[in-house]
Amino acid sequence: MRTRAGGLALVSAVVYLFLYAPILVLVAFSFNAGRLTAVWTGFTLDWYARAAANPQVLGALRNSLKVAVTATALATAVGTAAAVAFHRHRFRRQAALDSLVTVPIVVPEIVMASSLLLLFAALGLRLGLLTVLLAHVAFCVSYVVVVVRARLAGFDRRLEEAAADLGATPRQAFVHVTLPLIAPGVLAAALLVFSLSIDDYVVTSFVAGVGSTTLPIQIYSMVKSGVSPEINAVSTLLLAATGLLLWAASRLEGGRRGWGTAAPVATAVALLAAPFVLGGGAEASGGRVVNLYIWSAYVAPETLREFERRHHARVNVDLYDSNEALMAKVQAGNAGYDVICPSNYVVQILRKQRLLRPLDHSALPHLANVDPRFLDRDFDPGNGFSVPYFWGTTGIGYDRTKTGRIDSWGALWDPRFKGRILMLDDGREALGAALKWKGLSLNATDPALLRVAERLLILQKPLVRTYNSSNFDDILLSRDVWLAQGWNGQFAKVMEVDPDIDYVVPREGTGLFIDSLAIPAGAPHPELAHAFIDFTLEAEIAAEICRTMRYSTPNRAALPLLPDAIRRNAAIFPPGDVLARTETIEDIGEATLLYDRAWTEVKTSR
Ligand code: N2P
Repeated sequence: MRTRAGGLALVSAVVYLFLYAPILVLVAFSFNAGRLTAVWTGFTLDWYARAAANPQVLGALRNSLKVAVTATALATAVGTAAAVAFHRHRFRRQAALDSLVTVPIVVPEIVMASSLLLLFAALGLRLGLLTVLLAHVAFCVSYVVVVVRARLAGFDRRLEEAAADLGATPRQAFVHVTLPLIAPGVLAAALLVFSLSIDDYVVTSFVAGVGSTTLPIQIYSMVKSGVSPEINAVSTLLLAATGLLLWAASRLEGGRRGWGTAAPVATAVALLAAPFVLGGGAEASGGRVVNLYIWSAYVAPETLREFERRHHARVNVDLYDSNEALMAKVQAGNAGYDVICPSNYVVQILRKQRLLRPLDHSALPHLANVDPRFLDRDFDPGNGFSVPYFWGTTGIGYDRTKTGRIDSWGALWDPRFKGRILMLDDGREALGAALKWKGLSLNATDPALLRVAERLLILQKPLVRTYNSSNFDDILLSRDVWLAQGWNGQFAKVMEVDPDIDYVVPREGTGLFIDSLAIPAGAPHPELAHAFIDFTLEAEIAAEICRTMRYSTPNRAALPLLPDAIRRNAAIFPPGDVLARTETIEDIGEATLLYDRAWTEVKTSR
């Protein structure tokens, strides 16, 4: 008997360890003095202090609390009313109604997310805090109905009848008899819904627009630029808050006895949240705002602060790592962005779809600073819709000491480097590398050629450590990989801190990109958007942007202001013979589908 109990205890211990070990590691490392995850170097509260001083984290926290508090109030009211209605009346087809109300709980989140996005687009609603709120209410109501109905199941209807006999109206009976009795259930539902709302990622990422970044989205975007202990700290706090609320919810569901402890917790959380929810938002910008949607690693916060100072405005920034992500947001409409940064061929696509606003050149006096080689290109004749911001090449960054000198795309297929290779998480770029390796154009549209490229990438997959388009430079620097396909600017940056790292444009040739600033057709602040674009064209500012980001500036007037080390850096400004073997990625029309299909095959193959 004793041994059986011991065995059971052991099994449970293992199960609990399995469930909670990741969380414990996260919590422990949020107190780790060192920057490296997984090496303990001492105790600190620094990461908490940093998170608390990070305006982006605070803004996201505020948005999360605003949405969660409001969504909780609305969903609880609507859900409780529905539960009471279901309890009081037997509707026709009650069974069907019962299952319908639980559908949002079982429907895959991603389906819920995309259908909400479609609905909002059809209604012409601008994506922002309001759409996030509506979406949260939509997926929370069902939970309230289920929890409150469970409470009502044990409710004695005769109490209401007795109240009615004593002369109470139905409303009075509800307020004075029913509600107090089901209150613990209602509160438990509210707490549950609050915790669902505060850590939702999938649905929110679909329906959020500019300025509505919530905490989970902020955490994910921080992860994209490298996991830092600051994220562990923020996640631990989020965990603590939700854990506390769920505990309070379970106490309340347990009945009246739970009130004594749970109610103060709920009140404390509400009081702590209040200043955040009510405060904020009203900065000294007087409503002057530019919503910028730009590639990651393309602009430094200090540059944006300078624009804010000069124009008494606020710049909201959201980042992306692929042209596809940008197109998805712009094509869904209503995202609220004022300035975007599409690559050459994407300017062409968006222009054709009438999704860009014509530029007013009289508001862009500094356009004259741009090198004429980058103006009036095929993708936007006369620069009617776009102004070049950065250009650059795709190539391979690598650790010379580990791989020896590299000069061919073939190195990315070399079995000696198994598990040490990184590829861009970008269909056009990855397929482009395979095509180039075989001496083909990266704009090939022949289905047979694309199948070849697809096969090559599938063959390569076992060698690839990871697909990444955001912090491939950091991953190379940390030596998680020895060679990485990527864009020049970020490699130029890490080459400066690590002399073993090199960047090469393979001899078979590569893609050249020109990324431009443009204004979406429905931009809410077109005037300030023009001011922002012109600001980036000033020689001083263009030089600063190039200095901080290391991508290649098309701004001729900025060149003399750059230090020699940058101007002479061949990774940033490639010599003529390298440029001669580049090709721009083009809009290939219908054939885009072939690329999408091939890339999906690659990503889903095992
Ligand atoms: C910056 C990405 C460079 C953009 N993170 C390539 N078009």
